[in-house]
Amino acid sequence: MDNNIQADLFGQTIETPNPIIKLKDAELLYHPAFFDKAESDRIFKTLLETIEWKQDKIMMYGKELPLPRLSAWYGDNNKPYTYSGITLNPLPWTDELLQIKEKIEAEAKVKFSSVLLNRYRDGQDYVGWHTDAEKELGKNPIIGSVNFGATRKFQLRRIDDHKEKFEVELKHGTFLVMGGTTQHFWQHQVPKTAHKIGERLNLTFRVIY
Ligand SMILES: O=C(O)CCC(=O)C(=O)O
Repeated sequence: MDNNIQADLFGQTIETPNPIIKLKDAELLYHPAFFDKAESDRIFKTLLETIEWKQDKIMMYGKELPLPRLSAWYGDNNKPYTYSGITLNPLPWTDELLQIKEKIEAEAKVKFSSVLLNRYRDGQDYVGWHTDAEKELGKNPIIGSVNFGATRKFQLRRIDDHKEKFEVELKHGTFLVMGGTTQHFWQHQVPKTAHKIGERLNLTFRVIY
């Protein structure tokens, strides 16, 4: 399959060969319809019902603030993970999560050991600019990102030049892999949107060392 990805480069529409997104100092693979509609609908519903969603709090400027989204952490035993100043101990894998994990592992040729789930309840939930560069993720973190529900923009910007940006719309059933030196050179975010949209679930599978 050639040239079947359309990605917006802030205004311009560009096409790249499937599944590679060409971005300097990054390794990005994008699978636009990795899960078909029926499978995506079923997984979306099951995850909404079975995951132990909660709203974590982070310390910022000496104040405890709720994160602007719900989240949950699942994975192999005894591998705690710290992000945004919160240390999380994973819950045991559910059958649904294991099935998703096996399917993406076969494609990405990586064994993931944990997953951070984010639930964006509406367009006001978001995640700000950051990298996934915690030391537990190793030198060149590999992140497998799976998406269900409402479409949201996923934006990247270079750490050393914020004007250099890239974005891709992550729709129901998509799978994006970030690897190589991506986390050393690029930050990412899912911004707020004023559009009336429904819920979105994002699962970032990770390898914790
Ligand atoms: O929701 C997304 O697509 C991104 C989530 C994210 O950046 C993260 O979990 O670190």
